[in-house]
Amino acid sequence: MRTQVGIVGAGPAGLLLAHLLHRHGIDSVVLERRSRDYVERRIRAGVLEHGTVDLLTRIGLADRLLRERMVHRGLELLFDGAGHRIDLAGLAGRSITVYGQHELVKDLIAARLDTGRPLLFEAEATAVEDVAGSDGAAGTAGTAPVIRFRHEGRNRELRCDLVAGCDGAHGVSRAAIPAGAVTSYDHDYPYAWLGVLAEAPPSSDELIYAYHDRGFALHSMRTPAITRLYLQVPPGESLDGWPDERIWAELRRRLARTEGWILRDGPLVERGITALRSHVIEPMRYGRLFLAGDAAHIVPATGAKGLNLAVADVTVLAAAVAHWHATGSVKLLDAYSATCLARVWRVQHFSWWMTSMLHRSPDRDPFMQRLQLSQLRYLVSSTPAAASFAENYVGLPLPDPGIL
Ligand code: FAS
Ligand code: PHB
Repeated sequence: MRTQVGIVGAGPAGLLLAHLLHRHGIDSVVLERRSRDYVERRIRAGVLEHGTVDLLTRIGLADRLLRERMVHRGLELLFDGAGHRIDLAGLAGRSITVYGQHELVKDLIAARLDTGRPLLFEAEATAVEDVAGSDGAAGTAGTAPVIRFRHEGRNRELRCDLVAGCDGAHGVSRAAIPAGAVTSYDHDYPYAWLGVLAEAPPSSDELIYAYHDRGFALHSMRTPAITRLYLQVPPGESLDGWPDERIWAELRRRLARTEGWILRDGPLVERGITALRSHVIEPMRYGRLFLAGDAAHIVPATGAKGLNLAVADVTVLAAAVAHWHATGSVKLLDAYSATCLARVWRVQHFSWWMTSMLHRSPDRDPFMQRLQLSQLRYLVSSTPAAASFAENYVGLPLPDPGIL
């Protein structure tokens, strides 16, 4: 097979990139190792930044999203047994959207199939080769890269001008970069999240982030009938120790408040434990291989940024490829990594700061607890502090590449 851009991974990054390239008449092939059914059912993120929704609307991919989404103009911070609302729309002039990542992936897959361009499911990329341009790591000259993949029981290869590694935290594209050519920045947090999906109407109209002596808790949602809830648990915790009634009991404790509040419960239809970690590799490009989304960086979910950062990356990448395609200039391709990393580190800082403020450290250091409470009290009593929080939470404006 031959194409212009070989895209590994049909997550939000790969599928959105494919669509942005299609709008510029640029060929691509998307390879996804899982089945369509699997990726359309995989429960992950649920909060979309303002800029993400704005972009999807501008490129005509938001019809169902705009119909079915929940718009939140604020959120609540709960600590010391009392809730404090942060007026996101009032402070930052923008709101957030609650719409399941798997719903967005369904929309992006449908849009891809409508274009008639290739999207291969159960097509696992096994290797990415020849990505180093003949003019070195930063080059685009020389032999065309090849993606080796397995599909319908056969080993196949895809030759392309550029490779977009959108294969997430455990993909193969990263392995195509010689170890010495990148630097990895890592920070692991001494806690994880137990996440559940409950067939219960949300118990509040907005998200609740709870700081509690027993650990963090989050009340989120997907629809008026589905609640999404998270509990801080020790890293490496197993679900075996968490029967449903224990999960509900712990959620009630951590989300309790002095003036009384009912947490509505219901059957749990999905549960999982996710580690919290921060990870960035620099640069995000090696020759003709461009990494985007979780393939290049991971943020702890506390800031609800992972999906939105993947969208920001491919917005920059699509514009750079379109510019190269239209003019032959590699200027924007060469600027890709630096452009994305500026936003990546801003978002990493915000996600680390929010995670550190809201989670109880296992060593239960009383000094740190006092600092956390001081930070929370300042945040809900200082308009400038709340405005800074709101600006980062709703999402800084997407880099406007000018050619979408
Ligand atoms: P993705 O991981 O979404 O997509 C990569 C795709 O590549 C996958 O479909 C994978 O199957 C495919 N792939 C991998 N290797 C391949 C190969 N060799 N060949 C072909 N295909 C291959 N963010 C939040 O904001 N809130 C949350 O609650 C939240 N929960 C999360 C829970 C989990 C378990 C994880 C892992 C992430 C969660 N995130 C959450 C972050 C999440 O939203 C990611 O940031 C987002 O999925 C990133 O999108 P992509 O970069 O497209 O990667
Ligand atoms: C979610 O709904 O999955 C969600 C919401 C907010 C977060 C993280 C996850 O900070």
